[in-house]
Amino acid sequence: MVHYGFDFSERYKVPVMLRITTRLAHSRAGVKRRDPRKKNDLKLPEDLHQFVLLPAIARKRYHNLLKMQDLFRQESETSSFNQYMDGPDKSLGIIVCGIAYNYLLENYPDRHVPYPILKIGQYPLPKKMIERLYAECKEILVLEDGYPIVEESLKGLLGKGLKIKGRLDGTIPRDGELNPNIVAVSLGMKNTYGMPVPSLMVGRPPSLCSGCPHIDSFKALNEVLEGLPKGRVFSDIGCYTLGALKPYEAINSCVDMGASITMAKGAADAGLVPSVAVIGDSTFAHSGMTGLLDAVNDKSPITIFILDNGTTAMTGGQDSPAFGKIETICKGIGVEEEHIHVLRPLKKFHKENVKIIKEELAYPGVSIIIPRRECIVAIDKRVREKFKKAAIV
Ligand SMILES: Cc1ncc(C[n+]2csc(CCOP(=O)(O)OP(=O)(O)O)c2C)c(N)n1
Repeated sequence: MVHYGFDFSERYKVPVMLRITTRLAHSRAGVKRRDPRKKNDLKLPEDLHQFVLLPAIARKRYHNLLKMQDLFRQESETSSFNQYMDGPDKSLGIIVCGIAYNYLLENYPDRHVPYPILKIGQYPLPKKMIERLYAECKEILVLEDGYPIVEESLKGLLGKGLKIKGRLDGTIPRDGELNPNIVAVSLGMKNTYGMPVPSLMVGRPPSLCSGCPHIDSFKALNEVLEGLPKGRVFSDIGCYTLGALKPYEAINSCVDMGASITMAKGAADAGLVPSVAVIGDSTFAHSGMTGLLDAVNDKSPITIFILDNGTTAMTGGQDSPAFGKIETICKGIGVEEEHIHVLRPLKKFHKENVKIIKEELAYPGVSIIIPRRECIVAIDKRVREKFKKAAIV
């Protein structure tokens, strides 16, 4: 699909999006790769206004985009990603998207689904194919993961009339992911997957690793904030977000990259004292710095923890762009040097760390606390690689 998407994009000069849903994103399988394609020759745009979205230009571009919709619809009608598969039992027609097709087939071990199926993988919706399904079947069932995008669009396409079953009429739960069970029930079949889950398969929600430096940081922070009403620690996205869970319950927000500092600043400006931000070293480099500049300019009374584990742990250990530069960046942005502290998040320094945090929480300006200790998984990986290399030599 990605190859096809690139070609489509080149042909029509439009962006193409690949929409994946949670389960697909979390699936693994062996894949066979194609040979790499030849790169496009580097060339400058012919239309110098293409990416200048001034209102006067954007209006024209939108007009053109609308004019192209018929072409896109025609492409959808003939695309190999949209398939009409006939079936003998016309009491139901099934529209399936993406991974829902696999769930449907799992309920028919011989792969013979008795109903006509319209499998949709390319948008805009193939109107003619949908009309055919409407004409041939008594009812329509829509199986799509995530939001009922196709199901809602059907109304606009064909008006009211035929009964549409799916997430909107309650045949399928309105929220949550699809799975083969839900599909079975929506087809009026027995839930063949309703067997007890073996203990090996019981869900294990993620948690901070044993030995993770964030644990020591949260323990110190929790001790300092003990006794104060909760809800004042604004955080970001990274491994440390797991500090929201028990037993730490140390942070109270995770909205988007960089929002910890701006939210803490907003809360402090509105009168919340103390107000704390918790952000990872990578996220700080990505989008925490801009918020910090605002906080410094306004001398907002906030304490910012930049948890420096020397890596981008949550996404697999990529290098952090701020590596070795955090203090310099903070100073450059204007944080007073005496309010920048590097701590060692270790049990043996707990008392000392608590004292520093307490002092900085009392300071009515911007303070930076940098607990610095390498991610335990990164250390493990590094050591393993070293031994592997030694073994090869
Ligand atoms: C806009 C955006 N881009 C990328 C991501 C993916 N992502 C999740 S956490 C994270 C960074 C984590 O690194 P860091 O802040 O250093 O925390 P750590 O996991 O190391 O504790 C990224 C890039 C995202 N959530 N949002």
